[in-house]
Amino acid sequence: MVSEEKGLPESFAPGEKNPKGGGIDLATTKNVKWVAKLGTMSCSTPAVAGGKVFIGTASEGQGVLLCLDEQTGKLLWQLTCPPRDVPKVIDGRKFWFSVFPPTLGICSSPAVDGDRVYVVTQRCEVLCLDVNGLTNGNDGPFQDEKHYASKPSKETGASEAGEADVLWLFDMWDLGVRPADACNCSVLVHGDMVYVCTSNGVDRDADASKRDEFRKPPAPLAPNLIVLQKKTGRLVATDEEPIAAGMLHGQWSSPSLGRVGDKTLVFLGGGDGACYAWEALSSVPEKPVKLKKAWSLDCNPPEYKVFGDLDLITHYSRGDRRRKDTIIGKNDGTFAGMSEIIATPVFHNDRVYVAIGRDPEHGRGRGALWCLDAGEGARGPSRAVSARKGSGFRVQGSEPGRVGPEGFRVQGSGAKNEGSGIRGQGAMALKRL
Ligand SMILES: [Ca+2]
Repeated sequence: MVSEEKGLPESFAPGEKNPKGGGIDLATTKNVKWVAKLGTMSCSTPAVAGGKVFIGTASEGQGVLLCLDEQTGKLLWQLTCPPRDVPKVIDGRKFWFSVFPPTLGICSSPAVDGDRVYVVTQRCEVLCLDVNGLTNGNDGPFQDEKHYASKPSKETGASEAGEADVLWLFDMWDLGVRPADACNCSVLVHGDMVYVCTSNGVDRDADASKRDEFRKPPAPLAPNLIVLQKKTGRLVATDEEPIAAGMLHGQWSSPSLGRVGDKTLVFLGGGDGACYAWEALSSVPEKPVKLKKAWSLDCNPPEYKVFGDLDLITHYSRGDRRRKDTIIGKNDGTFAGMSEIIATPVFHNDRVYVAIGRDPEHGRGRGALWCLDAGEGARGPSRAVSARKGSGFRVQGSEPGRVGPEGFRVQGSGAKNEGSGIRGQGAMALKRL
């Protein structure tokens, strides 16, 4: 999360497509070593480790993970996940998870640990893969690679160079998880454990409905954060926070970790706009246990939640430009409501930095960037005030889409991006965020 890397290029130019075909003309780029063609859409951040680059993408309705050579961009192997057959309707309402994953593909940013790479598929699964693919044989208990091959493989699907080697698979759908729109977590690997945010969500025809009370999570009791044994994929722990009760849209943050005093804590942004911390597991339990919560902080200040008598959790989508009953009477998506946490909390020097925002498709959220005491956090809205004035700070912009007039500012570049959302991951380098 925090890098001491130096000598990074300050700028780059992605270049122009060669009019004769063959992709980008390298001669038109700046500070670019190679260009590799991905799929039709890529929401994943690339991970670089051991001379390889891992990145998720989408192709022909399938989720794809590519493993490229770091020096040349050459494709080494590829995981291809077919669409999942899920209900088109739940409780009489359209279930959008049946629609979006084929377009979005694998959104998860892969995590690499030694010779293993961990990724969440668009099918709501956690996969552990061999960084070398099938070139060194089909390892692990999972032997059904033919279902995750880019082309029909020879009978068993085994030992075919250029394909992914799945070591184990854990299906979060079987835990009752019902995501909204997408599964995206970049997993956290620590000790013998893998921590995964489930992407459980609220999914109820948000754009078309005037009956907002139907916007409830299909799976209110499903876990938000799960822990798997790193070697086997066995479930060893789940959280028990009632995040779904206040969830705005989806549980899309990724976990991070920090050592605070004598405790190791795992941090996660909630789909309810609160930041959570749990104690990390120190050993692998024999049977699944409940994670012990250390603290949580509601990152929506009281003034963000008030608009007359309207409950902004239930009416999350009333700023959506596609709705005719928008709150401020303008059908332009400019209403700024409550925000959730989609960003990853960043731990550094006993502090946690976390930003709130929202899926801009449903109207803009009010942004805030918090700096929290990593050891204490807060235990309710009253502590949110003291965190702003005391142990932490908050920067807040007056305009949706901007965060912080006092040195922090995030916005799209160029007029073409005006009004669009920013969904990238932040990082900290050389003490700058
Ligand atoms: Ca295998």
